[in-house]
Amino acid sequence: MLQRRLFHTILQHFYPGNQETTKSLLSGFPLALRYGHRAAWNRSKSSSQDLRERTLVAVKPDGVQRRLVGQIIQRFEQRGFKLVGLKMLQASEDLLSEHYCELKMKPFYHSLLRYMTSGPVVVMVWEGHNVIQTSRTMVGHTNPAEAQSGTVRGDFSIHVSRNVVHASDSVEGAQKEIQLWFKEKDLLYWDCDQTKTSDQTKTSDV
Ligand code: IDP
Ligand code: MG
Repeated sequence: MLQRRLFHTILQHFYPGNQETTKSLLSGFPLALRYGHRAAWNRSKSSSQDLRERTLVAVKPDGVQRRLVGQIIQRFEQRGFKLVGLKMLQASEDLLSEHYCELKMKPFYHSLLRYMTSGPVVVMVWEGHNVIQTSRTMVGHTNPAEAQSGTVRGDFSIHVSRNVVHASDSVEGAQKEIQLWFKEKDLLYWDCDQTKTSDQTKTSDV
């Protein structure tokens, strides 16, 4: 009630003598009070969650051998995604059998494990709006023979058994793979100046 009277006083100050404007603005007051802040909160919550979608991308042993790590990272940076985790390692067979558990019955499974353990891999977590789907598009078709030019596989590889890069294919897959390859403490939460809205950037910062 006190808030409504205060709002009324403010409206009269800005629209002196204009009873209609004051009345129509006041009629929306209870709804705005009840739902306005909640809607704004939900909106900002869902958009910030959306901006924080994460996926796992890995440069496979052939990509590392061929010195493609920098070019692959550059594509993701250039697109606007944020790097929040990065490491180079010689992956164990145990780790890879977990990573590729859904492919155990495939005829190429054992040669896939040999390929993936043939040298070090560079594993990354990238963050940003729609990053899971966009990174799959950027990586291209599993079989490089069918991958479009402009995709990583379409530009750097010719055969499915040496397709240079991995990217998670779903929200569940990304969560599972990130947990498998990274400890929570090895993933960083850092502020990206470019995703700040202009009103958050002080004139003195520019
Ligand atoms: P994806 O990497 O595009 O998600 P998946 O079907 O999940 O494709 O297969 C995982 C990996 O297994 C591929 O990236 C590729 O390295 C390998 N692979 C898939 N199909 C074949 C095949 O027919 N022959 C040899 N290797 C394959
Ligand atoms: Mg896959």
